[in-house]
Amino acid sequence: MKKTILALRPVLPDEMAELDSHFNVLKLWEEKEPEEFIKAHKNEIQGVLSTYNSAGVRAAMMDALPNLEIISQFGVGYDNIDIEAAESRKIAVTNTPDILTNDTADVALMLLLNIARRGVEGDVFVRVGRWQKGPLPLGVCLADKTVGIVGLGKIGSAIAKRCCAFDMNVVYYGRSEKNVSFTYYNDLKSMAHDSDFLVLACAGGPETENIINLDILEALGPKGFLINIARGSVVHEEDLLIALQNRAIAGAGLDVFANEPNVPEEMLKMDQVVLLPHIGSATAETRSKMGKLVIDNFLAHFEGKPLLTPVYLS
Ligand code: 8YV
Repeated sequence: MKKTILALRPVLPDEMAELDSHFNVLKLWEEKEPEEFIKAHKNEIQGVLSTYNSAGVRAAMMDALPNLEIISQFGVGYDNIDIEAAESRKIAVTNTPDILTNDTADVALMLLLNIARRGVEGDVFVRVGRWQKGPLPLGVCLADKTVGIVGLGKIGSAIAKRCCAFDMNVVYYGRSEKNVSFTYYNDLKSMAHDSDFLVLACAGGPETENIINLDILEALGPKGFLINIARGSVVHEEDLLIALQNRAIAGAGLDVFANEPNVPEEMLKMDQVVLLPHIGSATAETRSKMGKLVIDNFLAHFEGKPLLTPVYLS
């Protein structure tokens, strides 16, 4: 008999069809009364397919699903899943690392280039006919500038590699020093002070919540730019607004926000920001690979094989 999976959000159509072929899939986003629906099916559900843009899986949901065995997250970040609660209930958790590293690093560089060289602004400038009235204000050169990366994990390292190709000087801050040639800072404020671009590539969750506050942004300074492809929770969004309004920093390139898909109203009116709708992993190829890995983790689990990409408490 097919196992029952509760999918909180859909994956791409091909992977959705594959998932349907292996499992009895309950599609929560199609339900008008999701809580009632979960209650009605609580005993059947053995797996949950979770995504970052869903409510995630907290202890209360785990308790509501007495036969839940595995949560397979469509994404590398899993700050919307209570890992401790899952471990204590012996519920397995998996994610989709590695396959989205390059795409996410590309988005960081897209933001960096656009904010420094006024790419998005230049496009609008041409379209609305302002070119005929004079040139676009000058941008900022990337070569020889210092980029401070917060979190030199896989995505942070892929960003560093790309920044090196642009002849930038790479430094980093994180929990521990790594065996790399880039300069390590164990103090975030000092690194922000020495950086022209502060790029956030760390994991979300309580450990990094609001680590970018007004103090750090003021250290980055009026010529500095903030780039965030990590999680909105890493930045104190009110402080960022103040820093942008007061020109305490030069600008920001943001792919993630505190309350997605909502972006602070004031930011929408600013021309010193580039705003993207959380597209780090959003390519057809990568989203398809992510969907396949989600399915393969479910299959491995239910066939009693080792999980491909398990997540454990660090
Ligand atoms: C989302 C992400 O998973 O991988 C992550 O951690 O934030 C993204 O790739 C994606 O937007 C689907 O929810």
